[in-house]
Amino acid sequence: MFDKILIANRGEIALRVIRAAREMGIKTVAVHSTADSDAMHVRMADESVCIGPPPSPQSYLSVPAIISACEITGAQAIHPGYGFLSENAEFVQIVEDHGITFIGPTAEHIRVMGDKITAKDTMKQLGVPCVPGSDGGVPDLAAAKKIGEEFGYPVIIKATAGGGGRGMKVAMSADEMESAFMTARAEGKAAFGNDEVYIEKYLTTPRHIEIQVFGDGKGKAVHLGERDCSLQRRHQKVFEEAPGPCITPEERAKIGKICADAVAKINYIGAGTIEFLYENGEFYFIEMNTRLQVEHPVTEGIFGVDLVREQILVAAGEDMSFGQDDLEINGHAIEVRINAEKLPNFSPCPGKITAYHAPGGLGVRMDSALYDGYSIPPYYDSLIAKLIVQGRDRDEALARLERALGELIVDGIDTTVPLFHALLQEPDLHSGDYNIHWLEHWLAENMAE
Ligand code: MV4
Repeated sequence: MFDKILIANRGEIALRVIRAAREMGIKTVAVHSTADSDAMHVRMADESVCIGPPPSPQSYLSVPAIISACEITGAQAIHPGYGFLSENAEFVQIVEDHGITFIGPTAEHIRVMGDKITAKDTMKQLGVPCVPGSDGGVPDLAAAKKIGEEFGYPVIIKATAGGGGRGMKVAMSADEMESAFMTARAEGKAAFGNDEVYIEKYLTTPRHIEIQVFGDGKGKAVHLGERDCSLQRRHQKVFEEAPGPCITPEERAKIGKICADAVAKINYIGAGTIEFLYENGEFYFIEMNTRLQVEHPVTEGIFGVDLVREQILVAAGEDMSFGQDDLEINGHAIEVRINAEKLPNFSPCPGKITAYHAPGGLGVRMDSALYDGYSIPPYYDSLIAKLIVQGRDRDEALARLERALGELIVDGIDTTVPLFHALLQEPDLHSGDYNIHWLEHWLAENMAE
């Protein structure tokens, strides 16, 4: 096992990794920008190294600075958290070339899943159900129109290098194809330097259901059920829950086994998420994320496992601590993402926290790097806390969420907390009857400026 690991991240996820490492008796190295000298992850780690000025490209994304910090401190492995360098195959390659272990999948797995056409192709070969559409890339407008006729409108044109909603255009009918195709291409080129696109049948009212998988890199893999992350705003998740309110145990077992078998077959190592659209009882693969996700705590809650601990175990060449048969769902967990943002526009709202009190009690987990007197810097993501609640069932979890939100105090800045108080008044939220468009519609009706 490692003696010391470096965490190439900040905020709550850096704390999350430090906590797992500490329980395993592993020393931790925090890296930070000059804007984060007073950050909680720096205080909580055993050691810290300043790696550059505030802008991420010169600090949290600076590969030479991070490798140097590893060499100076003698850290044997790097945990990337999420975002930043977590899905950067070149980074992983450089880390390994320096004799340092990357706590995560291989550069090759990251590369394959980072290109959406290759990812879909791979998953299709592995028996994972995909959205009907073009077989690989679509070279020109004529080919695009042919696909539109073949599968029927509406269709969606997606940049292969895209993801998170960028480089994506819907064509409702043949006459919209030219503009949608050209725009998706241009966006792919501009944002990712890659103009290759593919086309799928557009599903109009799906839910976003993602399956958590975990592999040991030696041909063994398990699934940890699904999370429903349909409540999103501009492709940013807002509210996530596990299990999915509309997924039956039979559906879970079936799609879970398909996913676990698929990643076992490619010797996948570590945590991964296979994203699906779910409509009319069918799952359709869209993307795979080769990282620990922001919303992993809801899965940890209902299965009672520490996913970061398992990531570190398998990265060190050890076995996972559990198998598929050890996994059983216990209750229902919900996470809400609390952002330093001002409603109704969700405009970033950095600043000094003048009072802070975290909720507690049975079934409440607060993952946050906030403290009283902390100044949220303006340079990074606006996520300041994840409130995760768990109950014996969904209703109990929702009641607990409302209770915990009531205990929370974050003064001095605006946050998205009022959004959750308002959402908890909605019958659709209590019935679980929502899809990927529900929140945008609700916001348009309830948060008009
Ligand atoms: C789709 C889709 C409908 N049909 N693909 C959005 C981000 C990217 N991960 C995939 N996305 C979508 N792909 C087909 N064939 C609708 C979306 C989509 C979406 C998906 C998940 C969660 C929120 C969403 C919001 C708008 C569109």
